Amino acid sequence: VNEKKISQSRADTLVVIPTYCEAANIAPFITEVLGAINCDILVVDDDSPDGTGRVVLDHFENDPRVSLLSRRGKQRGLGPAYVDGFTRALEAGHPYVAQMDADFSHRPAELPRLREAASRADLVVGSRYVEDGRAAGLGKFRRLVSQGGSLYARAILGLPIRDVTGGFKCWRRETLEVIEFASVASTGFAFQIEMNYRVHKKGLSMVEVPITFDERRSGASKMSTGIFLEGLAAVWRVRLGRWR
Ligand SMILES: Nc1nc2c(ncn2[C@@H]2O[C@H](COP(=O)(O)OP(=O)(O)O)[C@@H](O)[C@H]2O)c(=O)[nH]1
Ligand SMILES: [Mg+2]
Repeated sequence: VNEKKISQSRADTLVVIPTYCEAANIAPFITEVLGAINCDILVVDDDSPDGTGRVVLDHFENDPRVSLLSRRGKQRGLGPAYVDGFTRALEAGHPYVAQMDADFSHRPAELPRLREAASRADLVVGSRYVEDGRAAGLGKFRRLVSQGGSLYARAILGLPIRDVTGGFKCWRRETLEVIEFASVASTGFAFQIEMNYRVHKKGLSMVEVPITFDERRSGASKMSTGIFLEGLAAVWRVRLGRWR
């Protein structure tokens, strides 16, 4: 898979979409995002064996709004993928950088609301656990883990938000510029917790916007026991670390 160079910033918003084995979701998902908001898109793929990167090129190679960052031969993981994606996002110059999952759990139709809120907050967090937010796509167990995890991390880290692990967000570029995200070490969903903590510690403002989290449309979750345990441990590592 050839890497397509990121286009010079056209829209004011770049949507970063991490993918690992999302071949069946990614093309319709990108189409839906492009239809929902005026934006550019950066897919950050970890050389998915199911050919996700190939699908992106096949469908969007000639669309200047869509770029692919193919992380070949690098250590897999959501965190490192985001670090590379956000680095590229800042280089591309967009004033707003959104992030969302490729599996249709996050609704493209809700993106404009997040982007809108980013004009009055340093970070906008799409939230399942505020009034009008929904976690319909989480099974009973996943919901317990997710909601319990949010309470746990919120209590230990003093975060002012209720959904600390979600991956549907909109950043102001200035926020990404000051939190030194390249040193964020978590590889799984703990990456989201760690990013939120840094924003909070910098004294920057975070607002939660209610979202509905749907079931993934196709393929399988990459959530694992290892990623879950990393999340539990990361909360303490972050709490006791340099970013106190
Ligand atoms: N680049 C990259 N993306 C990943 C990795 N793990 C998960 N993702 C993507 O991150 C998003 C959320 O992952 P998912 O497996 O749906 O987690 P869940 O929603 O918590 O079950 C999806 O778009 C995945 O394809 C990874 O190691 N590398
Ligand atoms: Mg998912």
